[in-house]
Amino acid sequence: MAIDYSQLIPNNVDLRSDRRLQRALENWRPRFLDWWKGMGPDGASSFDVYLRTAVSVDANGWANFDYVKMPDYRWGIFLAGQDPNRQIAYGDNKGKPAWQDVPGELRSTLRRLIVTQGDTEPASVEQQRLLGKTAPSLYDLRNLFQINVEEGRHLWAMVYLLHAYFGRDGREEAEALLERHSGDPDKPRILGAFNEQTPDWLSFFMFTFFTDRDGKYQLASLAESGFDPLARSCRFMLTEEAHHMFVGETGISRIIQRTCELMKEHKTDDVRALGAIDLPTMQKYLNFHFSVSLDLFGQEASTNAANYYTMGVKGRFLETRIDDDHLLTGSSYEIETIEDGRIVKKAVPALQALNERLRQDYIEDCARGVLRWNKIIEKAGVNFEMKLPHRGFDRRIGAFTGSRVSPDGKVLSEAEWKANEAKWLPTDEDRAYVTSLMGPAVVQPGKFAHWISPPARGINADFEYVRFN
Ligand code: BYC
Repeated sequence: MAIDYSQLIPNNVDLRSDRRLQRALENWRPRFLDWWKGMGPDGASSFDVYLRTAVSVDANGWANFDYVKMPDYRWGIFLAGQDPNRQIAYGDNKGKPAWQDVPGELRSTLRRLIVTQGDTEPASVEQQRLLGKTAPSLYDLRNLFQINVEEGRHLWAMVYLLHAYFGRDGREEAEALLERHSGDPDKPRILGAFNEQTPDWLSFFMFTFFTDRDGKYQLASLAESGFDPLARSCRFMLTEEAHHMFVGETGISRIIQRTCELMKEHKTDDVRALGAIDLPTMQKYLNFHFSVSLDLFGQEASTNAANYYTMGVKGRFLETRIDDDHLLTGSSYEIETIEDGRIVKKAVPALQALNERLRQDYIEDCARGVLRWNKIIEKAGVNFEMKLPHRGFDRRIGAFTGSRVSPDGKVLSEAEWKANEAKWLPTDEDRAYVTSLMGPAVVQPGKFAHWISPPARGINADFEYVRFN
């Protein structure tokens, strides 16, 4: 179904045929807009931003680009096309038709997953709220705002499901999504990483590389859900998500590029004296963002994850392309854990290890990005290698919680950890230095802050991506 833009809430779910649902969502809308005004991009309501807006869910040409004031962005409800013959691909319900409604016994499980997913979207907008003030260019400012409006749309995607399929409980959950706030001591966001700060652009690019990539893997797993409206919502969200990770990967690439250029030009490692971000500091930020993002996958051995799979609620990454029985009842999977102060490999039932398996898919994807960053460093003739730390490094969730593990995977005493922590994780001084580089936003088209290179050729860096009014 085409997207209907004549409605207050653009949608391709034939919202006008369900007056009650339409009214409920129209009632939620002003609350969303109030939240956006209070918690969304600070001081940016009157800017004209060159934004992409979804106009179709087709693979070719799904978006339109034009100047939009962010509060006027057409946040809507878009589900990927329906396959009327779709079957559940795994678990006890394998081979049965995908559910078009919520099976009663799965109601609370599905609601919880949808709420958890939905909670991350406004959280990230809150975390990024102040970054516009220090944007390194108009190009970057526009990318930030693009990501922000799309995270807002992803909230809409989950709120639609809550309203349409979960009755009163769903409506209450939709309200609560606007009441919890990132970092709020009384009403925090649900998952750890979404209560951390994103105070500077190095953090922002690391966040969009590492934490948005968790989004990719979680959405891909939910895109395998037997609950078809959730699967279709997530499939369309994934098309938008790709740009967010692109922003992260290329943002870090451009900082590396600039740093390496300065190192070569001035024959020095001390680029801080030259107003750039040194590679060891970038490595520390990487360590931080990677480990908090690893926590987002949950426990290594999780009965929740086993139940989701067995019930057909949440699958594996690219489930239908995996060549096995899609039941996993007889198989095992090796996880790493700590026993007697040592890291050991241990086989656990494959069903329980699904969080870990997804985390492994994610780690491999992150590693490919790090390889591309290292190519830039190598090409510049600089002797430095970025590395992903060990999966046990600085974890707060799962088997490594409470243990001290070095980036290269050695279990440490508290004293050894303390002696090295400042080498591995950003210190207050590192953060203060990075913050000191974040000057007032660079607002002339084609100009870039000193510490970051312009984007690669092929992108029109001179374009007036944002017009201030
Ligand atoms: N922080 O059995 P476990 C995105 C809790 S990002 C706090 O392993 P499960 C985006 C857990 O809830 C993608 N608590 O749990 C990115 C459980 O609580 P209970 C977001 C945590 O359920 C950037 C307990 O620990 N989407 O889209 O298998 C910008 C036991 O754990 C954390 C989703 O996450 C944590 N990190 O796994 C914008 C998908 N981890 O039951 C957007 C939906 C675990 O003891 N969520 N816990 O009360 C899920 O699939 C699952 O809830 C999780 C957790 C994978 C997160």
